Amino acid sequence: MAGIKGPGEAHTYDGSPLRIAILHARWNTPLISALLAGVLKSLSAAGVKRENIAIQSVPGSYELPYAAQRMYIASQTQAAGASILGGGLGGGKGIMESATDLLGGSVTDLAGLGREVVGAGAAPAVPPQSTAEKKEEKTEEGAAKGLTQPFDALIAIGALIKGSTMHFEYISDAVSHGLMRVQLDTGCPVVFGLLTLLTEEQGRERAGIAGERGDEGHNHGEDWGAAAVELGCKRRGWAEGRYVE
Ligand code: DLZ
Repeated sequence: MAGIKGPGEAHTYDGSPLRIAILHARWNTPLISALLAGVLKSLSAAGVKRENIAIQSVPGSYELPYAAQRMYIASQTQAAGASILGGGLGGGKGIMESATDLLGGSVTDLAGLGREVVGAGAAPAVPPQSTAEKKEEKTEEGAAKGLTQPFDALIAIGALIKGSTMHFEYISDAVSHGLMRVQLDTGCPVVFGLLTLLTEEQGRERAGIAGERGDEGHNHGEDWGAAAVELGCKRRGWAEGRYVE
């Protein structure tokens, strides 16, 4: 008999207008790589554009709340800069084009960071981009458009594995409370992508890489990507006094 646990019936949301940040720890990289791939898979399935996804890594899970808060503020700064350049400087074509180039470069850098780090010592979660793809990303109109709005949602990914001291309990507690605080303080949803594990095997099962062939279990990253899209869409609705279901 099937169990009752799980996120319930999947709803469909259009992620194409959304801008999303993914922050991930580098500790326990094989788990993180798989979870990040799961997140990217579900964001892509919901229509979120690759150029509207920023990826940033931090050393460990303890750094996630601070990084989430700073990343959100960075996206507000980018959006404010884009709106000043777009509306306040007379709209000269030359100015607009330089602004687009400048800001587009910043998104590419953030995304590249995640690719490099997660790829080290493990199968790359994100395939490396060709030069042509990179150029397209930089010049595409969508890349500049994405930066005109702050992130609609953030996803914080980490994997804590219990050791023989109280370290695990302190970090789990601090990160859980920290991420909750960031979302309530900023008003931007922060998806809780933190696995708090008693064993490595529990982690492999929750990253979908358990078993002899490494393809068993359920990748929770897919659920986290879907949660970010749903909350991003609902948040936009709430901001306009609508309830998106
Ligand atoms: C130090 C540490 C330990 C022992 N274990 C983990 C872990 O299982 N998962 C994780 O994400 N991070 C771990 N860290 C690193 C801390 O989160 C943090 O990066 C350091 O204490 C520096 O602040």
